[in-house]
Amino acid sequence: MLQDRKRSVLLYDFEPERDTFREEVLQGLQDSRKELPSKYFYDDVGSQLFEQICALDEYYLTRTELRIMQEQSPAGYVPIDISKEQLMRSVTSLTIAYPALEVLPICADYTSDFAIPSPTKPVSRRVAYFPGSTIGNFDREPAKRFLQQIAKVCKGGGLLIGVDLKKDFNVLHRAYNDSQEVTAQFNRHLLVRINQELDADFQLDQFGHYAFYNPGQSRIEMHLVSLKNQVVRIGEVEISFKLGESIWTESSYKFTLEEFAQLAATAGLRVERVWTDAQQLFSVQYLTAS
Ligand code: AVI
Repeated sequence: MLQDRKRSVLLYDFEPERDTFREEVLQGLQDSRKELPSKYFYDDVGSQLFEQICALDEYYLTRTELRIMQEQSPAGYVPIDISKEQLMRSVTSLTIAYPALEVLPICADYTSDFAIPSPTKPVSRRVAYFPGSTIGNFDREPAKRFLQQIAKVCKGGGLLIGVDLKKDFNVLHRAYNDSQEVTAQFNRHLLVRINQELDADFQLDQFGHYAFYNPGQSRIEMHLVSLKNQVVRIGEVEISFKLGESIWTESSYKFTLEEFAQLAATAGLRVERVWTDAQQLFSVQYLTAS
């Protein structure tokens, strides 16, 4: 457990090990459909790139969610993040902005099993906040399992969750293909990380950022496409790529309000309230365990 010097905040540290990273990367790249888990975008640099994405004009999600939240002024926030540096940065600004708020940061892959610490003050209800439409980064079954896990943790309380909505395909396309190419840099950062941490030799300029909306599956798919026939070494392992072969790096599902209510119901959660912006780009929803 680490102690933040500015204020006594305890960090509950369940950060994934490097061996797990290597195993998941090799497994993903040796599959017939190459894929990498999107959670590995978020080391320190990746999290900062994501922060830059959040500030982009084209990436409407973050500012729309914040506007909805400011209008509705929520009571609290539970920070759980896979990037320790990012987590501690946000804890520092949170404790400055809300000195009376008790902050219990947990560094973990939020899909893994970890214990939620109890605050010192007695609580009548436990409310988790899962912002940013990160639920959209899960396929349907893992999304259901994750929501079931939250339903257990928040029994008697609830879940406040940001959910991105279906909209004009062009708006979606721009949000994941920004003109400054920050998203492309974020996507390639996965390869930078593998190079640095797993002794690999990916040539970054030989993989193209490719993100598009797949309406049949209601999701943005983000890929890194090999720009030539090539062999990449990861430690002792060689992985071949054909020209045009892709590594699927992320899915970002978009929902109608009805579709999300149905998904929540499969996890035993009922949507109690929904707040959206005037253009219905994004929603913040309050769910309780039914
Ligand atoms: C974190 N997550 C909700 C973002 C999204 O929109 O799916 C990650 C992201 N990928 C590309 N841009 C942002």
